[in-house]
Amino acid sequence: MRGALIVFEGTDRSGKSTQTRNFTNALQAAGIAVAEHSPWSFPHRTSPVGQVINAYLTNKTHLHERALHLLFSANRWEKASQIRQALRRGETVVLDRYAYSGIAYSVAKGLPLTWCKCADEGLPAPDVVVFLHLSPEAAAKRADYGSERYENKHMQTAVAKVFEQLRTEQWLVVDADADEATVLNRILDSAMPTVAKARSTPHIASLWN
Ligand code: 2DT
Ligand code: MG
Repeated sequence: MRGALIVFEGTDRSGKSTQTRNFTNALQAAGIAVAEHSPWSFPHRTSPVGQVINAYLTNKTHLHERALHLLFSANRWEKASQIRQALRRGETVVLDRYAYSGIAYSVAKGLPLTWCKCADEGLPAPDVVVFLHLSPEAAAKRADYGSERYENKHMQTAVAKVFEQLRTEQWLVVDADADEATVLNRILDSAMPTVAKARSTPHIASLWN
């Protein structure tokens, strides 16, 4: 019986870090096996590739846009077998960002969508994408953006537009402006059946099917 792969996506300040943490704790409290050190975040900044990405995001280096896109993807490929192994052991894996962020940010910067998708083809596919939706008005009320690249209104608006394009009926779209407990309960309502369903579906699908 395999675990479920649950991906959280959304723009900056939509609450992904908080909710992936709360959600992981809630799964554990319900007796569901969760991969060690969950939630796993992308970019995973401590691997060799992740360190290059981190230097870019913190303005310490410059990279060609396409090279950067491939590095973000490589950073996921580095973890792909660990994700599959955990799922096969029956552990649920919770991810804070994944290939959808990879596409959204690169396309927002002008790269072609089909080219962007190629790099992630074959990665383990999520059982559900939880999209934390935050309107620009609600985002403006939250704390100021930080000083990393992309943490500005112009980029966030462009990214939100691409997420809209990527979204399918399979995504669980949650109003991230609601209070923390309400958001968590909404996610749990839908994610618990997903975990149960994964148990009875041995096959782990791959992107982009
Ligand atoms: P965090 O703020 O979540 O640490 O992300 N990004 C992320 C990309 O441009 N491509 C990707 O593939 C991923 C996973 C989103 C740091 C920034 O990196 C962006 C914000
Ligand atoms: Mg950030």
